[in-house]
Amino acid sequence: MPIAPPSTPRPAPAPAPALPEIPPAPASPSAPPEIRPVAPAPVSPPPAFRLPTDPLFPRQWDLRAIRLPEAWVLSRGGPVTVAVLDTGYVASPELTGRVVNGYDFVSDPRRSGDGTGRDADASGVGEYAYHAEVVANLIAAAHDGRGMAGINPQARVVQVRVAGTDGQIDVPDLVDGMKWAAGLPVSGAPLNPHPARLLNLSLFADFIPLTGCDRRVQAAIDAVTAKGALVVAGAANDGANSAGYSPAGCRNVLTVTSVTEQGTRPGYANWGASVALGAPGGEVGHGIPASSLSGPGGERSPNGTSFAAPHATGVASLLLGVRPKLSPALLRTYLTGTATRFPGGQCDPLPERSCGAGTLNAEAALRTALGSSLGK
Ligand SMILES: [Ca+2]
Repeated sequence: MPIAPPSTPRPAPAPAPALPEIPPAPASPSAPPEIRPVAPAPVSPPPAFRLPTDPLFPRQWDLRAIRLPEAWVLSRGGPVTVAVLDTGYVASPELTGRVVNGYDFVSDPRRSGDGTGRDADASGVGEYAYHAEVVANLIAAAHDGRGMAGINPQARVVQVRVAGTDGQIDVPDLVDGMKWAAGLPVSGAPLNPHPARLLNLSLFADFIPLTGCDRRVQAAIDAVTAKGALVVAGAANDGANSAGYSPAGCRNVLTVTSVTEQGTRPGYANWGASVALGAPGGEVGHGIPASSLSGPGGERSPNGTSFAAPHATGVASLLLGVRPKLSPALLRTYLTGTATRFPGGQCDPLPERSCGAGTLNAEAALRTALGSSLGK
């Protein structure tokens, strides 16, 4: 459902209620001087939304669609650590001082583009390097009057490289990258000094059949969940049932598919019972605007479930900013339980092509978290 643009004028403040007349005090020699009631100063209602000044923000329809301007009135974010498992580190000026060049888990030197296997430099290489940069910027870009506005402008991002220069991902690299991101030990790599509470996986594992969750990926998801980290995954872009994909089809994953600005499923977006909710992923010609160093004019507007998932990750980080001890299960409950109903109750005319609980609603999720002391 389209959301009213933030330029909608606010209702005028209600006039102050008339004060009841106070009967005169009985006259007596010791009576204090008569006190006349003073009309209170008119009270302005709290602002209904907060609008960043970043020049790309007026085109960031995706943020309005999930009610972030309303959510930012409740919280402007917090220093929550988020891992982005993707194409690797880019020194985005939107994340200065808040992005970590984590670890490069790409084992195969033929696909790493840096001449070696695993190493401590997670720098992105090649034509897909922008992918991790855009995902991280969507989650955490600064509200600094430049470029775009991110969802949690105080979040810290650890870039973990799991995709080769070909954009593909091998299961052992993904599994070790997930464990490392959450702070679990991985043979051959030092412990992650910045363990993440949220793992954004805008990807699926390649080189395996798309017939269900890979048991190695499931084991890694279960381990990081037990460590207290929520795994958020994109549903993938094949217009197919996401149950066949890893991690989208795995248990303990918040699987996110794309919706359009109108809250419906674009044809590319995967669907089905393993999808938890929808978030803006855009369409060709109406993508998700984002800052990108390598993009023309320092920006690009890609579309896909890769760019839907970080909306849920970013909002989950807002929840952790106000309730730092929320479990992965409660984060999931808050994000799905407050989702905006799809138009007519479903994202697609075919009921089996379902998109989960509805469209992500940052304001409602944050209100629900703030309404309880759970996780405080
Ligand atoms: Ca910015």
